[in-house]
Amino acid sequence: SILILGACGQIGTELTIELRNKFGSDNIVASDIREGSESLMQSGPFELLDATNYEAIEDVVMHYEIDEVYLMAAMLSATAEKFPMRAWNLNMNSLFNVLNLAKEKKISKVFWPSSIAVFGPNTPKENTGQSTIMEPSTVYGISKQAGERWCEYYFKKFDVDVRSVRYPGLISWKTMPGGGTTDYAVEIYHQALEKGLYECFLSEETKLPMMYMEDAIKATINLMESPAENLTIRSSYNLGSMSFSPKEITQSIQKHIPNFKATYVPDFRQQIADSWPSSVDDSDARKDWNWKPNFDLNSTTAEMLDNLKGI
Ligand code: VAH
Repeated sequence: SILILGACGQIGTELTIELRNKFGSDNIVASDIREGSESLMQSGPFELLDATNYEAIEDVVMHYEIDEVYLMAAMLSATAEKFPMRAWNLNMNSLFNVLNLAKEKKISKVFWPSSIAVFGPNTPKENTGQSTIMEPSTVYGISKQAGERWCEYYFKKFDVDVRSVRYPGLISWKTMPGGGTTDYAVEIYHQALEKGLYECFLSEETKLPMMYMEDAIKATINLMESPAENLTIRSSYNLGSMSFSPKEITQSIQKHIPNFKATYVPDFRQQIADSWPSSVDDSDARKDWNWKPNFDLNSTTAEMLDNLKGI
């Protein structure tokens, strides 16, 4: 069965629901440092678990006979700038715990998320390559770059089957994101419906790679179900679908809510966003495991507004 660490987070919540639909609730153990939404807690086994505590994870793995772990617990880019050592500790020690469980053959497969945050200010910004200059300038990006190196090391040295994608900014309606620089792209839909006005913390022309959550979950499960021999990347796959700026997402919302107005007041997160690519080259993911996104900006906006209206 499968254990999800960080199951109550923005990705973890939807990953848990999708995996439970696919494999049956009893085979998917959700865990987090705190309890999650009503629907998540009611839909299958849950354990309160600190992802930095090796023994606690090992107990859960043995008790439920876990063979795959999705490590979705992390501190994201904006919050990590406020608490660098706590971010490094959580992001790295949780990864070592899961990689070491796999090295000890207590689990057989690991998913670990990386991010476009591994790229830095001197990385080529357009159509950023799978293997290129990367000097991340954020604590979060440094932890993701180091994490990728460790994943590849454990794969080569100990034959650990760890798989990873560099997520772009993710847009979802089921769970609010926590502490990311791309969170504006979720908040803007809520504010458009609630107030018809949104003050964006990034400048209007800040173009970033983004993805609708449904595509991100599909990519994650596709990668985990691919035959190991097809995978040529064991650090982390670039993963792309669309790129847009705050101005462009505003215009897409105005097609549905004509009077919606956004203002742009950049804060400390502008510098983080400026260090990231505008778009990525994900041809390796398309070649190795047939990656193909379904959602673009218009269909994402339609989905988000329809579902948020319903809440
Ligand atoms: C963040 N949503 O903003 C995350 C993600 C690429 C962005 O890593 O930190």
